[in-house]
Amino acid sequence: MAHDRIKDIWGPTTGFAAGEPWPIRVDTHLRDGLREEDVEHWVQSACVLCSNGCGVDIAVRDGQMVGVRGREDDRVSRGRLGPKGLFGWQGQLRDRITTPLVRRNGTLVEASWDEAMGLVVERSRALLDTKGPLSHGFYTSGQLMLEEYYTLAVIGKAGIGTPHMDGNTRLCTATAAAALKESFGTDGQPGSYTDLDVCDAVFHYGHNVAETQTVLWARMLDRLAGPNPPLHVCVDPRRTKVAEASDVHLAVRPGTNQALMNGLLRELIHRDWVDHAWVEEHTVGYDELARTVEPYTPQQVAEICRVEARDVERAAEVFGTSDRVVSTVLQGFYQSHQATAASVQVNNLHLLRGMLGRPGAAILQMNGQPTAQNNRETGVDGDLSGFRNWNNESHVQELADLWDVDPVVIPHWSPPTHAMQIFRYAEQGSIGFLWIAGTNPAVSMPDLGRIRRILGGDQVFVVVNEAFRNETTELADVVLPSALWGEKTGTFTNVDRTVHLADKAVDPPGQARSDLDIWVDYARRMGFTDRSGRPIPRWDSPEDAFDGWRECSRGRPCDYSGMSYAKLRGSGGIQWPCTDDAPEGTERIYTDHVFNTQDDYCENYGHDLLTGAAVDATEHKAMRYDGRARLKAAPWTPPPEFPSDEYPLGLGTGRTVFHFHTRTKTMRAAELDEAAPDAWVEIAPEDAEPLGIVEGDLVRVESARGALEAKARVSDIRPGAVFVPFHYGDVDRGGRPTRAANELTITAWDPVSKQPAFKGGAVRVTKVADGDGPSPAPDNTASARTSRTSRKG
Ligand SMILES: Nc1nc2c(c(=O)[nH]1)N[C@H]1C(S)=C(S)[C@@H](COP(=O)(O)OP(=O)(O)OC[C@H]3O[C@@H](n4cnc5c(=O)[nH]c(N)nc54)[C@H](O)[C@@H]3O)O[C@H]1N2
Ligand SMILES: Nc1nc2c(c(=O)[nH]1)N[C@H]1C(S)=C(S)[C@@H](COP(=O)(O)OP(=O)(O)OC[C@H]3O[C@@H](n4cnc5c(=O)[nH]c(N)nc54)[C@H](O)[C@@H]3O)O[C@H]1N2
Ligand code: SF4
Ligand SMILES: [Mo]
Repeated sequence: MAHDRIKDIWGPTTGFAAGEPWPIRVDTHLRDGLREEDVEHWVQSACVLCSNGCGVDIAVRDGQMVGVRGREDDRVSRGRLGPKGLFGWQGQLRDRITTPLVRRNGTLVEASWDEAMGLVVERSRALLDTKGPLSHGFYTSGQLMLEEYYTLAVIGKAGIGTPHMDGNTRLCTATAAAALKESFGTDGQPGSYTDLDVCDAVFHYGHNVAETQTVLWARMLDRLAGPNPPLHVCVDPRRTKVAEASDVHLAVRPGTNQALMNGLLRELIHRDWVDHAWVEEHTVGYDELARTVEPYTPQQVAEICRVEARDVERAAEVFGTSDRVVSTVLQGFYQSHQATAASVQVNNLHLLRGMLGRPGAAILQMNGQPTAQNNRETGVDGDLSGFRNWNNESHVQELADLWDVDPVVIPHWSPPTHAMQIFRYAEQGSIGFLWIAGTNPAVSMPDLGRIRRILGGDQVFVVVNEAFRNETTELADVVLPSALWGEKTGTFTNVDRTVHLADKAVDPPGQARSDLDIWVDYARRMGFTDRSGRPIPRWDSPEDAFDGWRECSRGRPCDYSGMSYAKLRGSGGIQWPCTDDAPEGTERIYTDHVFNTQDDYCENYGHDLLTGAAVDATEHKAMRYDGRARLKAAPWTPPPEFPSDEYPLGLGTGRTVFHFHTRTKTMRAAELDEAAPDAWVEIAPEDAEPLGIVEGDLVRVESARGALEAKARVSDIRPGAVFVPFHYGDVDRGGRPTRAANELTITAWDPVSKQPAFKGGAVRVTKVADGDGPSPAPDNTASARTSRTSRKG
């Protein structure tokens, strides 16, 4: 079956009707030639190659990972796995870093743990003694375990006292958190995946779910294959598989989401598809919202977004006349200049119709990475642990009591420092010690020329926890070999609040250690202690860290107090909040339509969506939200960079189904690598033709920041837009940095979530050379060759 699932990405459909349970389908992949009876034991886990979090058992033989099998009782996947889940684990078995590396005379050389940690501690201690906590920055991930994040959060906040902590989650799901906080007072996903099993319509906002959560798309395909399927509406400049399956496809011009959203809201209001009594009782801000969206007539929206006015009306009608809608939002919205504003408008659509907190009516402000949710919950993104408000003294005091430290140690005098600002401080040298773990910024951050200069400069000492040599390790001062998934135990939480336990199946290679072990070792060597002289952190095992987290989360929205490793082992996933009162977890939150906006409970007081200016405690109190949702509005503004004569095309960057991010795992799994071996540039036939470009030609894409070269894929993307996958760096091609999408992208971010605008930006495309066959882009995804005009190649 191995190669079938590269062609047949989603596997056989198992149609079902609304309200029936989603059928089981167990997907398995074992190393060549092995049969299930050859497996010595199976170890419970969940997949870490996207935010879906499909339950999986890892097959072990002779102390080695030899395969995976979906867990049939898993509430997220019912046994299914996608191509990355089936094949991606194989990438972990090759080319691992097995000893610490330290930089001597410009090159990385092998060292012992004592030598490497000695260097780390020496530099850290010297900077803390001379410059204090603000000299330290931590830039982490959405791919570590909850226990690892919480441990680092406690070290950073209670041990060191630095506000400079963030994750690559800033590039990923910062907007999900921001949009939920703006509308509902705290982070926390209102809906549940089971809402897809009963809904009447699904809206996809900048979300290519078919390629980025393939098992979630399988669930949607199964509804489409059953009786009474829901309608689908897709907002994406590309003709993705989602767009193909949709009843309405709004191929908006990049950078115009907010105009479209205002138009949809206006239609709802003008056609009176509004539940006025519900809005009156459960929200604040209707009048201002109605005023703000008023200018966005369907004609006006059609002009700004370059879509058909009747499609805007039709989409609004689907929303306005359905009883149960599920909305999913992801990077086409999050990675843009009005990211939080546009994502909040999705919440507003649901609020106007009272459409949440009941079966089938759900908002999924999606996550991307498998453990991004835990980064946010534990506060290693700089927020205070447990969705606490840094601007609320009693929340800070709770943490001070829990950690037994003076509250002044816990950074709360200003908002946490976001990743883009951390890199700015590292550029200036005010951060002289930067610890990176579980992310490869030398490929994934915008404007790579600048990022390479920052990490490679002498002004900052860079420590990297990594499993593979990659573009970032090559710029580090110390590299610490890290254990990966399956080589350590921990928990993590998917998009719909489902917590899974991932048990250790095999030993890590060589001297590699878990991030948890590395940080506990660092803390012990630094001698961090609390007011009673006890070590910070008080634990050194994952299970004890989890128990520490249960206490920290108690009474907060993300309450894990009723969970334990014992309970998670053998379960099909448990959704938080899980408490003594709800011992089996909680499927849906806000079922009583009381939101987390009370002054003393909320995670922040909200922002002006246009400028990012923070609302203060007094202003918040004056609004008397008090459990009512905040309806927040903003006009559309043009993006910081729009196509011009010099750079006439709009740039989008993103993903293909076969690779995960910077490919450290997926390029080492043969099936996935062969399916998409090199970068490409998607361009519409209308734009390619006047440039003399046909399928497979080598083209150059240039922006004001940099350039890349790759083969052209003439695809069904909307005219005026180009798309480049961001997966391809340079470490596997001798350092030639000319195919990475982030050579082109701009250093700009959303004013509220501070998420960088990877979608958007202006480029020009020129032909470099004739091709010798089609580009390496897949043909069974959004990147397929165009059907609009038949072309050579
Ligand atoms: N195969 C695979 N799956 C993954 C990942 C992966 O690397 N590979 N990564 C995971 C992670 S961390 C994440 S964050 C998610 C991301 O998942 P998605 O957000 O689904 O993926 P992207 O390809 O980044 O972007 C989605 C779509 O946004 C569209 N888009 C571009 N510009 C605009 C715009 O201005 N407006 C609108 N409406 N749409 C626009 C693009 O055409 C693209 O199809 O995927 C997760 N799943
Ligand atoms: N142009 C453009 N840029 C983008 C995006 C885009 O759409 N367009 N998307 C953005 C988004 S949403 C994301 S999420 C980022 C992703 O960007 P990155 O986070 O930089 O990508 P990854 O390749 O997942 O990097 C994770 C690294 O951690 C290592 N790793 C994996 N597991 C572990 C572990 O347990 N411990 C340790 N220590 N290391 C581990 C892997 O080997 C890998 O090198 O890219 C962002 N950048
Ligand atoms: S959908 Fe995501 S979590 Fe599930 S198997 Fe695929 S990559 Fe893994
Ligand atoms: Mo992401």
